[in-house]
Amino acid sequence: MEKRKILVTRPQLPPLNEFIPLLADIWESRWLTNNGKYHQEFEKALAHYLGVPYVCLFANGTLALMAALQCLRIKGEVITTPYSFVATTHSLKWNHIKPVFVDIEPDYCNLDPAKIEAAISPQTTAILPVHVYGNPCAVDQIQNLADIYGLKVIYDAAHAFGVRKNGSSIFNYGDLSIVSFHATKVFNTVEGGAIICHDLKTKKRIDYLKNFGIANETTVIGPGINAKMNELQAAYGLLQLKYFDTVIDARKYITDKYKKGLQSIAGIRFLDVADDIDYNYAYFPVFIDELQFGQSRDAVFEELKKHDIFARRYFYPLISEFPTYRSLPSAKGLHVAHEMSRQIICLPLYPDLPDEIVDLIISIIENMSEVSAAKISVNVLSDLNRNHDLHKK
Ligand code: T4K
Repeated sequence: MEKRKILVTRPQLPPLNEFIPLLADIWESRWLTNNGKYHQEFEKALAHYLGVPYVCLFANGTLALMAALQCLRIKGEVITTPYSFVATTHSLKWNHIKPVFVDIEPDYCNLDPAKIEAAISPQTTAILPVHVYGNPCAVDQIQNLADIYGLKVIYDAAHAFGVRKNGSSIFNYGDLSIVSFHATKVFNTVEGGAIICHDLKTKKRIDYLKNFGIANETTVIGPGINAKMNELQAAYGLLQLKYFDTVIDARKYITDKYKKGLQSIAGIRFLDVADDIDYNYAYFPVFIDELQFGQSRDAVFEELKKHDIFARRYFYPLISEFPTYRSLPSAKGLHVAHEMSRQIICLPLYPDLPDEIVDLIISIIENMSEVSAAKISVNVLSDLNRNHDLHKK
């Protein structure tokens, strides 16, 4: 049998035997999409599980982002982060909005609240921060700035499903939050996503927007798009929700194991979970300081590949380095983002990742660090000998 490659993630699926009766029901009903019964049930179940007022399901997170910007009629310039997946900035571009990049802070790689104010111009209408890896942004500071300058805040919370701050969903912050249910996410509906909003009026507007702008049989309120989730995905999502708590427990177990194994290696840093946060263990990002570790992040990436382990460099390159964005004035500088992007490697993390693979990954990194330490001591020794010889002369 061919040896299985270890990828950065492996989607969690609900038990097939539980999905089949739901499929049979959908087959029988011939109701496949357009706000069917599973769609309605899934929206309610998500709102209840997450503790949020309203959920609007979407076909994917990118369309949810694009619709969120349309919903709030965002125009002009929007402040955002270069350290994210391209969809964040692309959603602005598709809405003819100019992205203005602001650097990130090094603790969680989120937008640095201390650097936002200097980027606000008369054209700024909103802030689009990302809760990178599911770690919440400085939500209070961001809201404070938004209130002072009259800006909207839309959180790209693609990674943050299930994350809570002081016991409340992180989706309750800002004007809107969007989340992704893509196959690679901590909670998946194959493809999918949602906008979380705070009032029924906004929910109605979003629901029109994702269904061509149709309000009723004879009224189209504006140029909406088709961004609906279908019944198969909604039914699948309902099952996923049943198992989500066990998924989090399994992810936490692996994260703790990685941390224990890697914590004493010089030049390896991982992100701490803040005290007021219930985390979702969406990714296991590790930052490799080349000077201290003795080898580069890319050396670790390549070494893991030799063992059929495919980590990912989320987020390298920065969005601001792509051709579409690199000529923007705000693409210059961004020193922290560049440094983090140079150091980052996300190690494989998914619920059924075997213990022995985690041990193998730890030992590969450990060995690399020992090899570099040995090289350093050989160099130090030869330097000492050389100095000694010079003195003798
Ligand atoms: N905002 C942020 C901050 C985001 O991170 C994302 C998506 C979005 C917005 C947009 O949300 P969506 O429109 O996608 O709902 C992946 C995902 O495709 C993307 O959803 C995600 N962010 C991004 C961070 O990661 P790639 O290009 O790395 O995907 P890919 O195909 O290389 O897959 C990653 C790994 O997962 C591979 O090792 C293979 C494995 N995999 C993948 C799929 C699709 C599987 O094992 N099974 C699968 O079915 O972007």
